[in-house]
Amino acid sequence: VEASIPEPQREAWQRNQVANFANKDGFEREVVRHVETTLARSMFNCDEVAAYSATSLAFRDRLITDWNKTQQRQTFRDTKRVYYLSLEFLMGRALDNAMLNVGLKDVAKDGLNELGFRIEDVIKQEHDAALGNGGLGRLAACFLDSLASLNYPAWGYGLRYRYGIFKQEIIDGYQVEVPDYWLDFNPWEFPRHDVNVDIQFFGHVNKTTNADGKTVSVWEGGEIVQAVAYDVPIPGYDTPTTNNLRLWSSKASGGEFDFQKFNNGDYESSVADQQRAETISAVLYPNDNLERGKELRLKQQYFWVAASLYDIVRRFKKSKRAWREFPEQVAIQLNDTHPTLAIVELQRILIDVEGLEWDAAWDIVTNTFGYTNHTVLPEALEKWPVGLVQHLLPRHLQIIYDINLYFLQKIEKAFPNDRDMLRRVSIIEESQIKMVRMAFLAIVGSHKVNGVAELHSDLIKTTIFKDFVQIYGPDKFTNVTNGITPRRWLHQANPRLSELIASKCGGLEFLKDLTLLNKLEQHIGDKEFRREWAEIKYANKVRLAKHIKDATGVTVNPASLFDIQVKRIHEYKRQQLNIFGVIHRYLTLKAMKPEERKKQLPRVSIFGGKAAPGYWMAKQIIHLINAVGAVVNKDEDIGDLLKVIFLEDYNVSKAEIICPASDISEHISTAGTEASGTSNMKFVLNGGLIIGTCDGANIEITREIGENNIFLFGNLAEDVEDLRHAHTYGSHTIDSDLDKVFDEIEKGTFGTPHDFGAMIGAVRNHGDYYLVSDDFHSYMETHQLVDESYRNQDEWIAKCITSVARMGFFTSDRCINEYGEEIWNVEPLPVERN
Ligand code: 8GP
Repeated sequence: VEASIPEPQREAWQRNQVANFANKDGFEREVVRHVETTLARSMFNCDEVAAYSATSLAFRDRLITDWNKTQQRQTFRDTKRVYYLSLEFLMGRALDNAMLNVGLKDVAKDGLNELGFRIEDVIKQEHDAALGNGGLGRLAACFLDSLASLNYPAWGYGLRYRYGIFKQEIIDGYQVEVPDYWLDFNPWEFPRHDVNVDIQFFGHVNKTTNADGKTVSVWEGGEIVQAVAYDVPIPGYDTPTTNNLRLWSSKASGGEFDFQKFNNGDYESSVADQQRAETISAVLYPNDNLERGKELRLKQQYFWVAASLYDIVRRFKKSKRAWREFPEQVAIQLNDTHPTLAIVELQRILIDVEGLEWDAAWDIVTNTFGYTNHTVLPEALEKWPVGLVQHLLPRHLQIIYDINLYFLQKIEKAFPNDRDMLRRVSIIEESQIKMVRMAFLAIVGSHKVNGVAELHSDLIKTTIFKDFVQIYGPDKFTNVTNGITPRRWLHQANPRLSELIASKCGGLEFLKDLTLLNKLEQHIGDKEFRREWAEIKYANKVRLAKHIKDATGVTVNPASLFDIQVKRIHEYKRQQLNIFGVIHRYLTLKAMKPEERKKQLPRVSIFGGKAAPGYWMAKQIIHLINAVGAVVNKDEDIGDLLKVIFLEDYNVSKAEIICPASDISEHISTAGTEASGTSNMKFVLNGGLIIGTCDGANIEITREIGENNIFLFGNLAEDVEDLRHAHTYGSHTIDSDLDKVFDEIEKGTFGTPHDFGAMIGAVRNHGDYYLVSDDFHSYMETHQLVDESYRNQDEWIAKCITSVARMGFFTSDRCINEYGEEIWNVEPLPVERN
């Protein structure tokens, strides 16, 4: 039922419009009001947490009035909307970002100061919203920032996990996982108890004949779980556009309890039902680049997809347009294969509920969806057992079979002599346990498929999706190289550098048009500018050094070269290569005479990242890093020349401290394995150089900033297959320096050698799948070059400035415009600030 106010009474509403605060006094009034009324506290009982809460509420109120207007404007103009479906949104903290995006951080700073608080301390009270694992989830968050900043009519849809990614503790050098209960107080979400959808699971399908004599399928029985919407406002930078991120939370359908059971005295089982329903959105699966076919995960996927599609279809139906106009009004982007069931669900709604013919419906479906692939790693490609899908979603399995049947019929016609093709591309894998191949379903049900960096997009076309390029032609496949939002990753994380850049690039405009950074190149010769640049880097290193001291107790010298690798721990990302290199450096230093040692460049090797709780080898890598740190950091021969740090619980807010403080950062995946990487972009944008392989976006970064400004090493993607083959079938000799490193570990220098046997064995005896030994020499040589290069600080700084000046391409704004033009066919809806 529509509930709008009749025309004659609207004047009273307009007269009483909520006024947004715009200055210090207004801000202070709002804070005090929230402390007193919303939080029911007073100035005699107001700590930093309360100050944070009240400040957030003051800003949330502001955002929500903009949010309302944005939604009204978009509905009124009835333009095409984008829906970004992602099982992960790694948002980090919201307050600082909101203050900067609406341009009132200074106001808040002064206001908080007058009220007795330091803004930095207040910001720190916020718990990260950590609803993601790593790159894929953070990309979704950067995209939301860009969509709003560029005024696109866009919504994100995700799950409101009660527990985000676990908190990592390091105990005796080992990772220990602790649950992250983050919802205690979250001022950034609006529960919408009136926006809820019943989601069906299990049951069976009946065929009946409808009034027109047509056979229709009816999905009956099973159980119902309710999806409740929680909305999170997403403010654009320097624009009133405030978009919506809608997160679904699960609860038992029909209220708190099953009253029937309750009345029958079966209290316990009625509570159990409720808990079972709530389990669906309880926890984020902590795997990055790995799929483990758990039933609850599939339940999560369908729950979220069905609720989102119900919502999208409901909104479309309000416009009273014909169904064929659906793809002109709606673009849905699938962030990896996790939301692939949306394709099946939309087809189901159109044929079973709305009564469209199959072909007409399928046309609508395929024109609506786009699919982004984020990995070529086989262990990460989603497949679900047919039996499980049948059990959980019986009607959907039928539709999947039909989609596959029509698809294979076309293939048979087009490739009559290629029987094996049918087997290869079938959505159903005919293995011992039959599987639904989600990536293939996503390709068949979408009009565009994209990879996330040039090399990656080429690789998917020549490897995992090769047959589909033959089938559909190359135009269905495209590339959108990833990007990052410069608002959070420069302006917020590194305010002093942002300010210095602004002073040379004509103000803060560069945050909206990152190509303006190129103006920096004119100033490279300016000595004073270079001095300020270096000074800011040093200050950021001091800030990180302080964090290291607080977190680990180890003192590091900020004048050392800071060498950083932070990302999820994974064998393909090769933190093991890094730590083996560190050991080699340590052994080299130890072997030197004291006079020679004194000439060496001091270095701090910093690691951070979580291992999936079930990924044993990744956990061993963390253990080795800590074991090496424990020995090296207290070795008096070495002192400041080498420190090895593992920073616990790497997350978005820590990344904001870490990225601005690097001299060199490591992006050293085996060539062809890292789809893009995005921390490489964050580090360079913050004036650090990188050492890396020719992989993912490193290649495009090199093209943009110039090969003199990056330290590349290692084998190329095109050689990987042959090398692996040679390891297995030829003789496999290990690099001699690496062998010495292994010997040292086996001597027990870093604790019980047995603990690291598997890591060494993987290289020595099990084919060295990730090419650690093949790349070791080149890696160490390149680190030598880094050291030499760093000694010439003047040149080093010039390289850093040149690199930043040429990073304009890597803004997520560019990505969103590319998606908008080439995949979604949507346009921004610009607004004037009132
Ligand atoms: C990641 C890629 O590993 C990373 O290179 C890229 O920058 C990021 O996505 C954003 O595009 N991929 C995944 O996290 C991933 O594929 N995860 C699950 C789907 C398996």
